[in-house]
Amino acid sequence: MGIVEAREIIKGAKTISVLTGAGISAESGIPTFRGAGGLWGKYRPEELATPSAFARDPELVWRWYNWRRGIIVKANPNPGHIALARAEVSREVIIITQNIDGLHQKAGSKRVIEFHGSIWRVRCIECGCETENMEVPLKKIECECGGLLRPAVVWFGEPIPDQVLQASFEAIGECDVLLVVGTSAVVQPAASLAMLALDMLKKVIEVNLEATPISNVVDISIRGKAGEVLPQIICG
Ligand code: BJW
Ligand code: ZN
Repeated sequence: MGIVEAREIIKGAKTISVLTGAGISAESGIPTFRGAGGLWGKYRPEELATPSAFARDPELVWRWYNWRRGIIVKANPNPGHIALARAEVSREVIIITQNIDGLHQKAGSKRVIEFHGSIWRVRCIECGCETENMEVPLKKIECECGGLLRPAVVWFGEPIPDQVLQASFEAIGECDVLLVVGTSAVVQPAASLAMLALDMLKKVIEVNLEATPISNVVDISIRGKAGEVLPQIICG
């Protein structure tokens, strides 16, 4: 299964970078996007996670995000998040998460790059001002300037902010090992970070319940639950 080899590689690493996806939060009760029970099963992504969907029906998009806020606000980090936070005690750990749920920070991880933004921030589509907002549900969707507030997340067709992309490239450049956990590795440019790490001759270890498009190219691919595998491969 690769557990023993993965543990050895991680033991010898000074800096670990970690790319996480929805799968790491599944055991905290947050639905994933794709696969059985995934969010895309019930909703069409192009109806909800695009700027044009928001322009067409902001109320519908906000209903979806308010529903997700309600789930996320009650969720707690699971042993997968906690193992990654504990790993910081004895080495450098940089987390690049595609998740917008804030659970890595809640687990205590200090260096977290929110690649697709955060569900707990809102941004005005007119004046661009961005603020933290923890209401469940959001009380009003208008900004003081009269513009509409949207979730400060990255939708399909939108670019990853430059500084986020730069910080992620640096995290790949700095690391000895990249862990890729609970992502279907189909959404770009996040998925290409794993390929970048391989190009830079970094060790890449994948942890996922299922095979993904990168399973055959990474150094070690472990099939299992993040909450069970991570505590076994990250010791001390
Ligand atoms: C477990 C587990 C357990 C379960 N333990 N594992 C054709 C080719 C290439 C690219 C494109 C293309 N056509 C269009 C594009 C671009 C597009 C894209 O990639 N599309 C693909 C789908 C084809 N990308 C974009 O549009 C991006 N922007 C962009 O390209 O900009 C270009 C540009 C440049 C300059 C100017 C303008 C534009 C933006 C992508 C944004 C994605 N946004 C979302 C929503 C975020 C906000 C929100 O949450 O509401 O991000 S979509 C959704 O997918 C979300 C996720 O972060 C992302 C990735 O999903 P993730 O995390 O991998 O989850 P799942 O559900 O897919 O997988 C879960 C995995 O966990 C599974 O593998 C399970 O097996 C596993 N698992 N339980 C371990 N317990
Ligand atoms: Zn405004």
